[in-house]
Amino acid sequence: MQIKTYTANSMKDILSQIKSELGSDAVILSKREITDKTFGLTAKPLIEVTAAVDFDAGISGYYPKTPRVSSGAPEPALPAFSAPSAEHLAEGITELKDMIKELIAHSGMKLHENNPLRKKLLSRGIRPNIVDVLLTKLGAGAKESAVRNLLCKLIKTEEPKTSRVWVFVGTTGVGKTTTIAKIAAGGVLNHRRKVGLITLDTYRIGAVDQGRIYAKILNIPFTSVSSVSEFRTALGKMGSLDLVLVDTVGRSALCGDYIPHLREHLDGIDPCTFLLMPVATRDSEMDAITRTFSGLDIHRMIFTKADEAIHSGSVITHNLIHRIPVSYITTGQRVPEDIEKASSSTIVHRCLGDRI
Ligand SMILES: Nc1nc2c(ncn2[C@@H]2O[C@H](COP(=O)(O)OP(=O)(O)OP(=O)(O)O)[C@@H](O)[C@H]2O)c(=O)[nH]1
Ligand SMILES: [Mg+2]
Repeated sequence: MQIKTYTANSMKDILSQIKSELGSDAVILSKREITDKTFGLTAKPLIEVTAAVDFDAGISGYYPKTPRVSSGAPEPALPAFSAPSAEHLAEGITELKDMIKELIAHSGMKLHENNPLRKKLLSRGIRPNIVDVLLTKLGAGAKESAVRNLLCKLIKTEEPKTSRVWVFVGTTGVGKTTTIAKIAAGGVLNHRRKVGLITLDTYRIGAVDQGRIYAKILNIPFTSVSSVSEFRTALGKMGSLDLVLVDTVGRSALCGDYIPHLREHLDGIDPCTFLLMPVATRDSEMDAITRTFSGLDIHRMIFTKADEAIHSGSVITHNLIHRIPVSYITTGQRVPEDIEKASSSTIVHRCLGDRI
């Protein structure tokens, strides 16, 4: 008899390991779910299965899979094969059905499909597998207050990284220039900081004028640059300022040379780089955009246009999957009012409202 214990995320994986290592004669002795004590939110709960195979006696009249080493002596006669009885077959079918049920049960959705909290969380735009992991962590009887508390603990928000140069990147029209104006105004008006503005956006018609007008209103230095060396020179000239905000060209992240081109500008500067993303962006788009921009070091997220989003669960999903801390959320077109510092409780509140 050989007994072995297997651990994996899915019953399917375990069954295939058992089959390849112990053969198809193996029987399952026990199965249990192991609580994931790590912080891995995206990890499925682990399943532990103990299986055994009886090499000596065979099981249910079957023969061992392992070939016997020939000793030269004549092989003993094999027992005659007898067809399994109807009762035996019925038992086998029931066993198979149970295994299939278990496989389905481990797909999270089935585990929680009757939980009303699941429907409510999904209706707020949180991705189904995230909802299922949250509910699995909290247990079947979880109250909505427990979900809020857990989310407040999990969502990562942080002040911008300490750096004199803040760079704002994102796809076209996400609110980079407007957000820069809001932050610049906040720095100048509320904190009396010396702020400067550089734009790398000489591509879009009107982009330079847009930056220049904001700079003029705030009475701060402004320059537009169109090469890496001009950028370095401009940074040097603004060396005495507390904060230099860098606007970047609004182009599709899918443009082949876009990210390498930006990276060239940022090499050796050690800026705080913000990725801006409208809250209403589709989940899968958020993932793709984030992956594309990860070619730069993204230090913080700014979620924009929260006022235009019907559901904001995407912010929670993005945060729990990508783990990039959120620094700001923008909430409208008004400069400088429509921006708030992010905190996990405001994100949860914004996504879930007063009551789920
Ligand atoms: N509703 C809403 N609109 C916003 C917000 N932030 C910016 N906008 C609007 O979005 C539009 C685009 O904003 P920009 O700041 O020009 O966006 P951008 O990313 O600099 O655009 P490009 O430079 O062309 O890539 C403007 O009409 C802004 O007024 C916001 O928080 N809420
Ligand atoms: Mg712009």
